[in-house]
Amino acid sequence: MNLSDDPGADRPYLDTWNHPTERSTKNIAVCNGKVHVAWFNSDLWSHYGRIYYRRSLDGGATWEPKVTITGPRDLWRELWVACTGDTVMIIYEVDAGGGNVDIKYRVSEDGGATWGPEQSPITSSTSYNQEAPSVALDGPNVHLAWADNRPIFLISLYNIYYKRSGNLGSSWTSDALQDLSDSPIIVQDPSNPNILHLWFMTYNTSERRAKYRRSTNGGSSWSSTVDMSGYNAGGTTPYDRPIGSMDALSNVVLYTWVDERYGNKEVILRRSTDGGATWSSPTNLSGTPTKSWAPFVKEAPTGEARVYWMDSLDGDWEVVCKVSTDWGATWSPMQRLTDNSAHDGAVSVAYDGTYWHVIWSSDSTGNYEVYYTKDPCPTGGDEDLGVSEGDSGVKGVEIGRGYLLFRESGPYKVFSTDGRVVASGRAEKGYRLRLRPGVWFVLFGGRTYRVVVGR
Ligand SMILES: [Ca+2]
Ligand SMILES: [Ca+2]
Ligand SMILES: [Ca+2]
Ligand SMILES: [Ca+2]
Repeated sequence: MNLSDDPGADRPYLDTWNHPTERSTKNIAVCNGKVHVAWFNSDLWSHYGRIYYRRSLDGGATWEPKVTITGPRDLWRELWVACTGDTVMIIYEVDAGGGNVDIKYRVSEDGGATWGPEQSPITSSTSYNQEAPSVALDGPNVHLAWADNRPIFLISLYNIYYKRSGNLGSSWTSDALQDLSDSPIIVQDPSNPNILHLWFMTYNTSERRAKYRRSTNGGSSWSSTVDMSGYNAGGTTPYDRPIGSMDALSNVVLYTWVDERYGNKEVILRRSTDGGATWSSPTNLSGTPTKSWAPFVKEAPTGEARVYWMDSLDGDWEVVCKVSTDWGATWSPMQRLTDNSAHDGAVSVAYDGTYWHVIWSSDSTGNYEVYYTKDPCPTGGDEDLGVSEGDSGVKGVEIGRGYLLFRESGPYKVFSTDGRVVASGRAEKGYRLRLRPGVWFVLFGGRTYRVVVGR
C-alpha cells in the first residue's frame, strides 16, 4: 500500500537516493493495535521539507489521513518512531543553520490522535551536532541514545551519548558519554526491561567496526565496549559503513551489521541467548553475490524472527527477507518483498503480537513513496499473488474446499497471515494438504501465493 502518495519525495531516510548510510531506519511502531508511521517529505534534492505521520487504528487495515509533525523547515537525515501503550514518540533531526544539527521530538499520549509541542531533549552544547536519535519507551521511561560531536579536550569527534527520563521527557538525566563514534541504536528487552542494548559503530580512518554495550540496571551504568565485528569494513564512502540493527526479547539478542569479509557486502549476524553476555560467532545471513545493506531484525514472542534488508539484486535494489522460527538459530531461504526495476530500500519492521508490519520506500512512481504491508515474508503485491478456489493453471497448486492439491512435486511451506509456519514438508504430485478455511500463504516452486480456502 502506498502510504505517502504525494508528489514530493517521501522517504524514511532523508538522503538523495533512499539509501541509509548511518544505521538502519526505524519509521514504524505498533502498540495497542495502532500502527504509527512517520517519514520525510521534501523536494528530491533538498533537506527542506516536512515530517508526515499516519496511523492505523485497526492493525493496518485502514489508515487515517496524514498529518504534519513538523515543517516545512530545514531537516536532517534521520528520524525514529517508538511507542508504549498509547504513548507515541517521534524524534528527529533538524538543521538549525550553518550545519548545526539538533534533535527534537514530539509526543502523543492518546495513540497519535493529538501531539504535544516540539521539545528538545538536549540542552547543553547545542551549537555542536546532535544526530541519530534512538529511543526505547517503557511506560513513562524514555531511554535516549544519540551521536554528538561536542568537543572533548578541545577535539570535536563524534561520540555516543545516553540519557533517560522517567516522565516522558519533562526532565532528563545528564548527558552520559559512552564511547567514540556514531549511529547508535538503543533496544530494550520487553521481558527484561532493566537490560538495555546499545548498537553503534566506529567509522573513521583507523577503524570501521560494529560495536556493542549493554546496561543491566536500566541505564544507570554501562558495560565496556565489545568489538562485535572485529573487522574493518572496506571502502571509504558513507555507503561502506558497517550499517546494521539489533533486537532483544526474552534474553535472545540478534545483532546484525554489514561488511565484506565473505567477499562482498553481506548482512552478518551474531546471536546471544543470555541477554548480551556472550555471543555466537558471526554468520553470513544474506549470502548474495550483490551488495546487501541496511538490515532490520525483529523478534516475536513465538520465537519467530525476521530480518529484512535491501539488496542490489538484478542491478537495482530490492527489499528481501528471511524468517527464523527458532529465535534466530536457523533461517529460511531469502525471499523478495519487492521485484521491480525501481530503487527499493530503507525497510523497517514492527510486530504487534499477531502481524508483522513492514515499511519501506521505492522510487517506482518517480518521486519516492513510502509503502506499507502486513503480509508475511515472503510476499509481494497482493495483486500478483492472489489465487482463489477453483483457479486453474496456477503454478502447480490448486485450491479446493478445505485443502490444497499439489499438481507438482516439491517442498512447500504454508504460513498463516501472521507469518507463522503452519505446515511444511515435501509434497508429491497429487498430494492433498488439509487446511482450515481462511487465508494462507503458500511457498511452493520458489514463489509465494496468497490462497483463500473456502468452507
Ligand atoms: Ca512521493
Ligand atoms: Ca546542535
Ligand atoms: Ca551480498
Ligand atoms: Ca527494485
